[in-house]
Amino acid sequence: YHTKPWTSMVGVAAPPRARPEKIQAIDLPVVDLSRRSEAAGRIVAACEKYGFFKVVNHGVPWELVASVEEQGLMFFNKPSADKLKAGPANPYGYGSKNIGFNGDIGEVEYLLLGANPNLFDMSQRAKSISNHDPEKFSWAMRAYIAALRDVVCEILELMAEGLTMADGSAFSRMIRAADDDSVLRLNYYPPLSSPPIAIGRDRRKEAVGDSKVGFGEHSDPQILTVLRSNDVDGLQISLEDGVWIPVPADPIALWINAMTNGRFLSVRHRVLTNPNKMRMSVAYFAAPPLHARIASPPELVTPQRPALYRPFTWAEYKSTAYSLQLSDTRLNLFRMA
Ligand code: GA4
Repeated sequence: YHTKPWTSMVGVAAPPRARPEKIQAIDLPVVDLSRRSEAAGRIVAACEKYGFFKVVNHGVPWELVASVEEQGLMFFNKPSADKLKAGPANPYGYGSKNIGFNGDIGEVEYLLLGANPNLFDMSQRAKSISNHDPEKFSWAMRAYIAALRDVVCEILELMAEGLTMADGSAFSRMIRAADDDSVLRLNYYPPLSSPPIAIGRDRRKEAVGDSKVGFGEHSDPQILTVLRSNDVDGLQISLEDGVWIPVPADPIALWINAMTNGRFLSVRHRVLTNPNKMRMSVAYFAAPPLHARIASPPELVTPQRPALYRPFTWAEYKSTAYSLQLSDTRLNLFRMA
């Protein structure tokens, strides 16, 4: 089958699908971070072909993962009147069903938290999130964020190595910056309690088989995302329009984008609710500082592969993303003339 790199994802939102959706199971790439000699090559290969891979032996202590899951569940299990006190998510806080600011809807509840301790006061925020032990909540989130940031930087450095970039920390520096714009997101997908019904003509809001769309199809705007979920399936990626590849639930997976001048894939993905079980996931979105200039690394711009996009700041790109709908493609607005 054919993969769809960022470069070919330009254009307006896809027209309504004419053929039925196909679900196709395949084995997705796995990168073992403890096998240093092969990790860089495997990451580059995975990013080129899938924009998505599973990481094992990542070194994030299980206790950290478990305490984030526990704290998340304690929050989502609260009565909704309580949860609403932590909202709305503008940009941080609790949200239910509404995604972004342009009318996207999904069967999901979420907590959006700033992941930069210099810019976001987790302790303060935790007071509206946890009524029994706010300090425990903020400790768990802060420790998890710190651990994930290390994993992200390690992967970004392996990526630079695999791309034979002269500046091996060009990517990771943006995430280690004092003013990085990274975000932590907890998603809660309730089990399906009523028979699936199409809630609109928009295909992104329709039920799919026994499931509903929890998080509609989109690609992530940040540099890299690390996603971890409980053991409930629901995530799917799409390399080809109308064909969905299920991603079996398991520890940690992540995906990539634009600084690579079209070489890597920022894969489209979505989440369906599970008919019987709740799914909870935690996503760490590693983002540069707002003023950071995003441009293809010089090694990736050659006469054969001229620059596809004009340089832009993360602030410019982010505000474009937030002015569009979830499923829209955004990078085409930055294409070279
Ligand atoms: C997708 C990835 C992250 O979850 C997110 C999302 C953001 C939001 O939920 O507010 C966006 C979405 C995400 C992409 C397009 C815009 C922005 C909703 C939306 C319609 C936090 C992000 O950074 O981009």
